[in-house]
Amino acid sequence: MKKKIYFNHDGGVDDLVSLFLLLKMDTVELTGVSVIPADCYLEPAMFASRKIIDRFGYGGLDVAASNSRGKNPFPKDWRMHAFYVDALPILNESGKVVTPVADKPAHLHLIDTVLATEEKTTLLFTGPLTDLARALDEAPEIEAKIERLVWMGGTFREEGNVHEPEHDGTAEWNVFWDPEAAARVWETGIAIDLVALESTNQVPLTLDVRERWAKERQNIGVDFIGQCYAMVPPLVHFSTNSTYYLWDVLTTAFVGNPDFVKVQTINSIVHTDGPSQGRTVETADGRPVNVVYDVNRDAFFDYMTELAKKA
Ligand code: AGV
Ligand code: CA
Repeated sequence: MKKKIYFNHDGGVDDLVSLFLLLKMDTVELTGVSVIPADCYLEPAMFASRKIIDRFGYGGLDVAASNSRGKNPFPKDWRMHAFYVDALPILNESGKVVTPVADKPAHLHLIDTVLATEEKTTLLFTGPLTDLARALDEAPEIEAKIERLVWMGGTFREEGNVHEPEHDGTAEWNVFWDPEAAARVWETGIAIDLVALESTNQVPLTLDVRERWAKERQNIGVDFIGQCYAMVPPLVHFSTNSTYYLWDVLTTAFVGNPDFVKVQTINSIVHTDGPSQGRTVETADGRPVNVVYDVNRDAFFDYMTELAKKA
């Protein structure tokens, strides 16, 4: 039996590569996809998602657009990435877009999909949690039908990846965009698996990885991921604010195959205000989350590249 997955993402390069990989996993059935305009602009991210499903996926899916807004906006340069993916020739060869736009906003689409699915749904979120928080406010009964939430978000180290005025640098961006939403989800009894910066820091985009994808580009799926990761800066000499990691792809791969990561349970809270807003902190009486803190880098890159080859 295939795992039922609902995927909410925010249109970054690694979000869109994640969508592609999910469509290639034989252990997974996507029941719904929605897009939140956090680390992207909505229109190109919607088009890119629908075209990826057309080109690499299966029928029966639609894509819902979120009308959620965050507290702390992502930098414009990063949000532009969805335009580049949407423009890739491989996604535009057919000259048409078949996968429809859902008739409801993302949070309501999530509710409908979870309630309409017979089995419990695993939620995969690779952007902020706003749509989930709103869905829980609107229809708390969905909680009983959620198997678990797998989220790319947070860090329990001192050093986050937010480098913005008025912030102390301790937060991860998906929490920072809407800290209240994360705090809302923390209040629930939903099991949470967190892919935090602890482990994504171990999977930077590096030149050797790019070279590997270039060598194997005669395969159409490997060429697609190579083209996508040509749009973002790799780690060369040292990590900068724009250095790209495989954040969301590691999270997605973890759903397909948890064998190459290590997980530990941490009790934590989410800071919602002040200079540390968006920080996740370990606290004895906080709520438990399962944190991926270590990854076998080579096994991960092999796994995702092999999945891509199924295209
Ligand atoms: O914090 C990581 C999250 C992931 O969901 N995103 C990118 C991934 O999709 C925000 C982000 C942090 N640093 C970035 C980001 C960067 N240098 N470029 C683009 N997005
Ligand atoms: Ca993302």
